Amino acid sequence: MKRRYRFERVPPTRFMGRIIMKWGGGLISDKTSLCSAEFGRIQELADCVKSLSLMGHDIVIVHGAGSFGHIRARKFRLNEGDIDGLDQLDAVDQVRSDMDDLHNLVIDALEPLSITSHAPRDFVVNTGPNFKGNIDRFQLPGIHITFGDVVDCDSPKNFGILSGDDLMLRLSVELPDVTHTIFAMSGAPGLMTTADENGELIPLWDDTMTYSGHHSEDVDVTGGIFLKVERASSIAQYVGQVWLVDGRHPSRIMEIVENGHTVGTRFCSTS
Ligand code: IP8
Repeated sequence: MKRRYRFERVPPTRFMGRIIMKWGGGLISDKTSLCSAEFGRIQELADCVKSLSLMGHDIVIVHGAGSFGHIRARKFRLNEGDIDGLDQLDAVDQVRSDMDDLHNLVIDALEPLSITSHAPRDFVVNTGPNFKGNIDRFQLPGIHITFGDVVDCDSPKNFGILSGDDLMLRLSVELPDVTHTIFAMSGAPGLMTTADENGELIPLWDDTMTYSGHHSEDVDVTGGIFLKVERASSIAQYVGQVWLVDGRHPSRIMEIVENGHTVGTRFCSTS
């Protein structure tokens, strides 16, 4: 009688929890040059998501805008909403189309994963953490992806900029089974004691502590590092593992999920 051996590895079917991840706009694009993507970094982050997905995690990726959003949004003051006497509607369309270009690059890098994409302009009204929009659509098992966007707002504002950091808060707090929320940024290993070269990494942070950061207000139309810290700190009251890491080293994301520690800043609950 012929004996049958099973050599192939059975893919994990056990659900390992949901990871919410932000890919900062400054990480996946060159913020100083209009619509210029950092292809290598996008691919490395996508490969990391593929590994996490193989391990059995559901994942929501939120990507920032970088030079595909902030430069033109700042020029046409889209974050301030509809301004009397200023022709902004072409810029609204252009920024949305530029964001689609960046989004498509991210989707291409994630192939062959099957992903579900959600453009905020299709389901969100208003900006900030209390935006109106049903996020149940992110509950289906698998990989979901969304991004900071130009969204419609109630009159008289009519439109505005929804930051990916506000999506991070709502997704992390409202979706079930979120085990990790990870902000992958560039420029520093995490939160630093000072913004200059003498700054030291703060490995564990809670909102009673100080830190130093730099926000390029002349470029960013959303809150930069300060908004991220505020949102991460709120999320840490609900989610066990909340981190800010240098996304130029995706292995650090893997270390968080596999070992529970890495080089980066972990946000602690204060309650
Ligand atoms: O980079 C901003 O999203 P963020 C979105 O996640 C636009 O804050 C279009 C500037």
